[in-house]
Amino acid sequence: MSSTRERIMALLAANSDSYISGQSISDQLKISRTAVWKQMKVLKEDGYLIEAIPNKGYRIISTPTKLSENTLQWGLNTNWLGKSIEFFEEIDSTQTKANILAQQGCNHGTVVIANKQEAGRGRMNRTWYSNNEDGIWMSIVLRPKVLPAHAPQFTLLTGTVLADVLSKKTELDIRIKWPNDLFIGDKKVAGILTEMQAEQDQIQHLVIGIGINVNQLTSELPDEIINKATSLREETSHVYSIRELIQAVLHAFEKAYDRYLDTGFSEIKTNWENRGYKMNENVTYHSGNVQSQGIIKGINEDGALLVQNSHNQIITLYSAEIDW
Ligand code: BTX
Repeated sequence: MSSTRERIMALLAANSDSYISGQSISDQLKISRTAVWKQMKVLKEDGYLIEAIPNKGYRIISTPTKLSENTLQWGLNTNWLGKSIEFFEEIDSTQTKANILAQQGCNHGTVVIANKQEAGRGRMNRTWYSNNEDGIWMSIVLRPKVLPAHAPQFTLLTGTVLADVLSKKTELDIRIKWPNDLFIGDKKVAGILTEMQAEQDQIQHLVIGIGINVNQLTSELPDEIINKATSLREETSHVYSIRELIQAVLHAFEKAYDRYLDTGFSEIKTNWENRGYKMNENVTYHSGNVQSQGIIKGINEDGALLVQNSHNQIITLYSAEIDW
């Protein structure tokens, strides 16, 4: 059951273009007028700008820009994703926290978000630089009833969601570099980390970590990545609302996930191939100690990359053995 505060916020959000009277809130939530008034006072103290007009009622004019569980919920237009949000000003890694919560039995669709990560990580325990408040650092817990072998499809699904949302927001051509990075030109703007706990034939939970560089300036990035990373701000000279972007990602993710469960992987595959980085271009790849060249042709149902070699054969690559 959501708290009184959450229910008041939901009512205000639903009426953001008009006024809602204290009486109406009091009737709908079955609380006293004084309780309504007290809740409004707390919201104002938290930075919400609320207009109160006698005989008309209340209307929210603006929400605080600072992230919190409440501001993230405000206007979040999803059915199940992010109904439970765990927000941290600072954390080691949202991914680590989400894994712990998942093991403790948290709900499908729980989202962990932090302003800053001190130990953000990428694949194979690589460092993911995220010790700043200018990006999106979040992890989503999912409990899909699909075979463990299908887990890579969720990385690809997330890639298409991020490419769609970020392209729409920035009007840039955002590409997905197989298997898990988002690129603008030749620079990384976002990364996805998928982790899974499974039994033989069933996924217990998946944790999808999403890191997006939003408002950083490249000059502020650590030396190791200064020449190979970028941010949305750097590419567009625009400062973005982190809250709005998170909500847009969650909304699009939920839609794509529901559709995937209904209709399968083929739409994602097509979408991915339209957005793939260096699609139909020649790349160098390594198979064991052998270095070869080939043309990227797409992906398959296992999430593997398909490359056409010089003998016109299609080679299936399962791990990152490509020289990008
Ligand atoms: P990856 O292993 O594909 O990429 C990691 C590599 O990317 C690093 O070795 C470094 O070269 C480069 N890199 C590190 N930080 C950045 C950055 N901020 N921008 C661009 N390039 C960078 C990618 O792994 C998956 C990243 C997932 C991150 C999310 S954030 C929320 C969640 N929590 C957490 O600890 N990880 C995930």
